[in-house]
Amino acid sequence: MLREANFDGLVGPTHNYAGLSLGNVASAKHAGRVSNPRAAALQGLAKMRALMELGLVQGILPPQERPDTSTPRLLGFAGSDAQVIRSMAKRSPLLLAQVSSASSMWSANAATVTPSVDADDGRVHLTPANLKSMLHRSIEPATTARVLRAVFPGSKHFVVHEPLPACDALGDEGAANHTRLYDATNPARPGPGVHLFVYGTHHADRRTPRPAKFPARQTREASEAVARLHGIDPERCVFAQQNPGAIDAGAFHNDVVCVGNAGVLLYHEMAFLQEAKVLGQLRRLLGKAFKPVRVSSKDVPIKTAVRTYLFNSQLVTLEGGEMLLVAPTQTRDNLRTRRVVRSLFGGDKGSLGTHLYMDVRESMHNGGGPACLRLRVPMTDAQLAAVAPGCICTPGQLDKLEDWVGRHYRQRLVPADLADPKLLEESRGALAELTKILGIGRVYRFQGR
Ligand code: SUG
Repeated sequence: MLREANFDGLVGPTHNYAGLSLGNVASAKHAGRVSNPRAAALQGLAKMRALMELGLVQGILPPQERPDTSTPRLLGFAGSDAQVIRSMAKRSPLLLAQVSSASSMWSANAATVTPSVDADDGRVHLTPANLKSMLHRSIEPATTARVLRAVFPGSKHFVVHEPLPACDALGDEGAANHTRLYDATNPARPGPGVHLFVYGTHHADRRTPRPAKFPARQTREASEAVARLHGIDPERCVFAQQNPGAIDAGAFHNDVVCVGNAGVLLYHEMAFLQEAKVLGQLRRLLGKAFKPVRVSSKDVPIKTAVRTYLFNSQLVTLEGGEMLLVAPTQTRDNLRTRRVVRSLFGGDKGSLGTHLYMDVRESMHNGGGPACLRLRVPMTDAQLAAVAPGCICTPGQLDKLEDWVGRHYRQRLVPADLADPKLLEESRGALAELTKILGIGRVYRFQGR
C-alpha cells in the first residue's frame, strides 16, 4: 500500500518580487512590489500544518542558499562574497535578482517522482528538474539533487538521478507537468499508476504548434527521458501536448490548468492540444476508474483560471477515502471559481469531495499556488520510515520552524534590498540553523560542501 506524502518547499529568507519569469502573469504583475518573506514562510508552514492535521503525511524541503554567489563568479564577478554582491548590484541588478530568487519554494518543479510500484526496479525514482528555461531557476538543480539525496537517503529504497542535460531539446520542469493517476475503486488493492506527461513542445518535431508569445518550458523529449530513466512501463505512459493557447494565456506549467488524483482528472477545456485523444488514452488504461472533470471556458475563462489558480489546487485523498481540494483563497474570492469549487467539492452527496481554502498569497504573487508548493511522493511504510525524520512534519517540528522563521526572516523586502550583503549573512545564519533542525547534515556550499 502506498501513502502519498507531500513535500512542501520552505520559503527562503530572500523571497521577493523581481518579475523574472516570462510567461508567468503573476510574476510580471508583481515585479518590484514589496514582499514579506516572513509572512510567505508562515503561510507555507500554515498550509503544511493544515494538511498534517487532516492526517496526511506532510514533508518539508529546505530552501536553497540565496543570494547564490557561485553563479556570478562563473560570469566574471570576483572578490569576496560581499564584493560580488555589491558589484552585481551596480553592473547587473538583473543577475543579482536572479541569483537571489527564493524560487526553490515551488517544489512541484524540484523533480519528477515515480513510486516504486511503477518502477521496474521497485525503488522510488526522483529526477531533479533541470529548469533550464529561466536563469534564476536553472541554478537550482545541483543543490536540489543534494537536498533530495539527504532527504531520501540510501539506494535501497530511493534513486535520485542526475538532472537531464540542460539544453533546448531537454527542458524539464518536473512534477508540475506530470500527473499519476490510478484506479482507487478498490482501496485495498489500488491499481498501478498511469502516467500523464504533459509537454509544451516536441523539440525535434518542427510541425507541432508552438506558443506565439511565451516559452514552452517542457519538451516531449525530456518527459520521455524521465519515464525511461524511472523504468516506467511505456504502455502505461501518456504523452500529451499542452495547448499552446494555454501557455500564451499564462499556463507556463500544466499544473496551472490541470490537477489529478486517483482516477480524477480536473482540467480546463484549454489544457490539452488534443483533448479527445488524451482522454481516450487515459480511459483505455484506467477503464471505469477514470473520472475526467472538464471545466469549460464558458464557466471559467482561461484568464480567470490563470488569475485564480483554480487548477493549482492540491487534490488529495483523506484517510477515510474522501477527496479534498486545497484551493488558494483567490479561488474563493472569484464568483465563477467559487461556484465551481462549491459544485464539485461542496461535500454534498454526489460531489467529488470537500474543499479547504488556504492563503498562500505571497507565493501566489509570484505565480505559485498550493500545488506548486508541493512535491508528491507516494511511498510504502518502509520507504517512509527511511526518509530523513526531521523532514516529516510533526506539531513540534512545525512549532520549531515557525519560531525559526520569526527569528531570522525580514518582514519587508524590495529588489533594491538584495544589494545589501547583510541579507546573505542573515540567510546563511538561518540556513545553518535549519539544517540542524531538519537533521539533514551539510547540504549547502557555504557549509563547506
Ligand atoms: O517558475 N515563479 C515560478 C513559479 C513556479 C510555479 N510552479 C508551478 N506552476 N508548479 C516560475 O515561474 C517568479 C520569481 C520572480 O519573478 O521573482 C518565479 O520564478
